Amino acid sequence: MDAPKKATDALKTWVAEVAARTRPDHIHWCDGSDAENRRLTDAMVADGTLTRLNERKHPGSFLHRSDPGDVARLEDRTFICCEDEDDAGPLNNWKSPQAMKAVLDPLFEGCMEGRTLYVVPYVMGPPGGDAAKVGVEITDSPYVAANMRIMTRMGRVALEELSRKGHFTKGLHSTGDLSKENRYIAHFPGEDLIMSFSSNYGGNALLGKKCHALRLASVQARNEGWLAEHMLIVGVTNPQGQTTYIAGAFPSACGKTNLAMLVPPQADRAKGWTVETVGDDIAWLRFGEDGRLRAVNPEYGFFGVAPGTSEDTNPNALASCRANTLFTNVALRPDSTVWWEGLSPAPPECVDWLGNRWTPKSDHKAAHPNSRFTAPAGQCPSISDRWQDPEGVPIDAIVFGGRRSRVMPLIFEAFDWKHGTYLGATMSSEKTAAAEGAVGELRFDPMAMRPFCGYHTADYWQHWLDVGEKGGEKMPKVYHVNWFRRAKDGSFLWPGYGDNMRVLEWICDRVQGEGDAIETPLGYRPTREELHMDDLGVNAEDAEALFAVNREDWLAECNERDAWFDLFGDRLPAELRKQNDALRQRLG
Ligand code: GTP
Ligand code: SPV
Ligand code: MN
Repeated sequence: MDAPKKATDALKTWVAEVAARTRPDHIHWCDGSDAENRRLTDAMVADGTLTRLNERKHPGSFLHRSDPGDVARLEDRTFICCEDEDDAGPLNNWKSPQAMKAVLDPLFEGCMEGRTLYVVPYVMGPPGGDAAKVGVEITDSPYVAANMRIMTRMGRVALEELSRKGHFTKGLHSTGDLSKENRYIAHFPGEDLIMSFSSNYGGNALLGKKCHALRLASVQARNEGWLAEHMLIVGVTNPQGQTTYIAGAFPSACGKTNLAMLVPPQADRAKGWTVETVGDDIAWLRFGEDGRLRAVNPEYGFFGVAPGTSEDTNPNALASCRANTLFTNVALRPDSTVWWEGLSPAPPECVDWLGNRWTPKSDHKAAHPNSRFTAPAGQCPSISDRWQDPEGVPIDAIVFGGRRSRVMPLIFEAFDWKHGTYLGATMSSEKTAAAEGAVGELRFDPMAMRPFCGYHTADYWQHWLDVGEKGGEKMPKVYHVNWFRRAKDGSFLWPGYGDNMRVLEWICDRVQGEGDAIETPLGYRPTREELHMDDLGVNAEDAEALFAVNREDWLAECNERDAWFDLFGDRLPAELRKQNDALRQRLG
């Protein structure tokens, strides 16, 4: 039998098996067409799942209010189900494939009775390219199907890609009863399978995104010599016309979308600097024929954080989600437009994310802190001409960053790739509303992949070191940034957003072999002049505070990092411990 027929038959067989178990009333194969999308969204408006927004101001757009207990990723209920517990590592929850299925199979039994089963074929990555991967999500949620249509290349295009590739990742999802007791997001790397039950929230339910493109893909990437990373991809062009492509790993809700869509301040634009968006959340990096690391964005849309997005902070995101967008858990204004904290300085009277009347005097936020927009990437005004290039864009710099109120300076450059890997491995960040749990608590989040790496973190670090060996001189430079350091009064020391351009410009200059730097124990940092601090209105005292390296704090940080490394036992690459000792030495 030829490969395309074999793949299609395998898909049909799997759908039939799932249908026999879950017993839906209907089966619908999604083709990804506009007509199909209209039928789906009309039906969801009719049954109250969606509210149609103002057709003039937000054409083709809808609001969805989720179950109030289903608003973020649930890391406690996310499992890696490989055969050997040791391979999942200390940062993942583990269950054996057999044990996990013993829990899930009864839950899926008959779970689609009275519902429609949607077959959602999708491609991650530009179709036709080597990087592209096919997945098929089976779901009983039309809301999930409609989101997948925006986030991935969905429908007919995926079946065509399947006949070329001959293999697909299986994702089985059911709304279940939306209770937390029954919520599981389970990954089976050995079978290239995902099973997700009882959540319709983004990362738990849109299985192409974190489950496929990161957790399962990271395992494949390790086996095949590439990297699947939680990174934005941005192109920065200098006045001489040289474009530097930068990939940035920041934890959830720590600024990837914003940096990817940055609008340079007027003065920088006047000098000729421009910024283009390639991706805002996930990067697949592999070596090109020229031996350089190249990145593709596997996604087709943005699942962006709404609060804090405004005409001042991120006009490109606002333009991206004007039309053809699904909003989840934002507030609704009387004219059927949307609102969230930070969109405008004066909060309007509106209906909050729970569906209740809300006034500026209310004691809670109008939009959920993790409310989101799902918008087509092609609608972003700053989208790069090369965002769908199957070859990807060559990466010149990798930037790590976290949310650190204290200790961590604004920007520094790693001495080399090994030191850069150490910076990624020791990243930490204050927790955000993107995952359930206490917001603000500081935790290690290596390479911003703590919730997304599908195997043992120490092996992942070794893989980073190995990739660096392979790439040699052609590897990107590595940086660490922190936009979130605070003054004593609690305010941010750094203006952030568009003004992050100053930091990107310095990185570009360094990559192009220019840009002054001062050596510090942490790495190389720019001079104040390099960042044009004075034009920014950052006073001398704040500028000092942004770069301050307090020896006591940093020695304590080194000790915490040693304890962190202890978690990984003898699988820890010796190089990382060596890097920590070297930092301690440099601190004196
Ligand atoms: P995920 O989609 O969860 O992976 O998040 P993300 O990393 O793309 O974060 P995003 O860009 O959506 O930003 C999250 C929050 O941080 C938003 O409320 C932003 O307004 C805020 N933010 C982003 N960049 C900056 C910055 O430079 N300074 C400050 N103070 N806040 C920022
Ligand atoms: C994140 O939490 O990092 C997100 C949103 O990008 S989610 O798709 O839910 O993972
Ligand atoms: Mn993310």
